[in-house]
Amino acid sequence: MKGISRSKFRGALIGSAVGDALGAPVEGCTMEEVSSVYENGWELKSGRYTDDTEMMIGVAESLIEKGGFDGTDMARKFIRNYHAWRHYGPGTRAVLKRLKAGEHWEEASKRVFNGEGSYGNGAAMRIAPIGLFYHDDVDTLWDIAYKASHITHSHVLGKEGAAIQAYSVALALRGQREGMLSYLGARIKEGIYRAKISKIEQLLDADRKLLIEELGNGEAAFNSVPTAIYSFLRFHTFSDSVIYAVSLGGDTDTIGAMTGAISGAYYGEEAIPPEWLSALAKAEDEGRKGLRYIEWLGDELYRIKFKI
Ligand code: AR6
Ligand code: MG
Repeated sequence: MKGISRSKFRGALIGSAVGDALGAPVEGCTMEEVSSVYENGWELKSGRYTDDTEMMIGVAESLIEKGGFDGTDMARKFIRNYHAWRHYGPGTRAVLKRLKAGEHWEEASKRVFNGEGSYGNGAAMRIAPIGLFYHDDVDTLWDIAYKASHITHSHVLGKEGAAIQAYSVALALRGQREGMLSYLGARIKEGIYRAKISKIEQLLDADRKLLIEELGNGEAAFNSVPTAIYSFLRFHTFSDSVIYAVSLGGDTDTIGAMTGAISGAYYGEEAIPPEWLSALAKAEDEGRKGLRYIEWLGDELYRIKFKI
């Protein structure tokens, strides 16, 4: 566990929550609209997180309680934590309803989008705890990311996106920023991801418009996971990466959350601006699962992983 600290575990989870909260007020906006909303500075306007963080909390709770992946339990956590006002995607909403009605977690997600299953980014946005927990075993990480995705996202492109995001968190946790793209390239099977990940290097100086055209900023996993990895790799601080991710517009809360998870795993909790932490604490700690609770989840994952 050389170099892998509790702060990095916390950083991935809190980083995801603050990226989500920074992006939430501008979800669906254009680049221009985002810059006008944030013209007076990048503060967390409400400090509230959305479905991204609510589901990420469920993933962490289930791994902690069961000491590893348990699909039935993880589905139960998603249902228990669900609040409609956190703005879930329509596919996920429909699957959670089926799960709540008693359908098995291996079946419910196959019923949406005419039996195709969802390729939305809803599995990738919550996957950080799996990247942390299985960071030292990429075969298991990939397999568990697919299974954890399947609870709501059964389309292979939804699952592959989640596995790529989980592996990016693991590589960041391990300090493997250099080489991240080649490690990813060696694992990725789906063509659309291979094509986008292989373009990242040559796009590092691109302007925002070109970047959006090439990698995307939408709700499909393949239009947002590569963008989050790009946002991490282009900059050298936590806040520069997350601000950039949100500045692109589109699915800002989720691209912000995924960039925040990778960046937080790399830089650790100390690198997250303290005013973002206090805004999150202020908005969410009154009886809800807020900053302190998410830090605790990071600590527990660390404790269980390293048996300390
Ligand atoms: N065919 C056509 N469109 C699809 C398909 C498909 N097989 N799969 C997904 N989409 P969803 P999520 C499109 O609903 O992934 C929240 O705000 C379709 O337009 O499964 O959990 C989160 O914060 C669908 O509505 O939700 C995220 O920002 C969309 O992808 C976002 O929504 C999202 O898939 C995604 O959440
Ligand atoms: Mg959201």
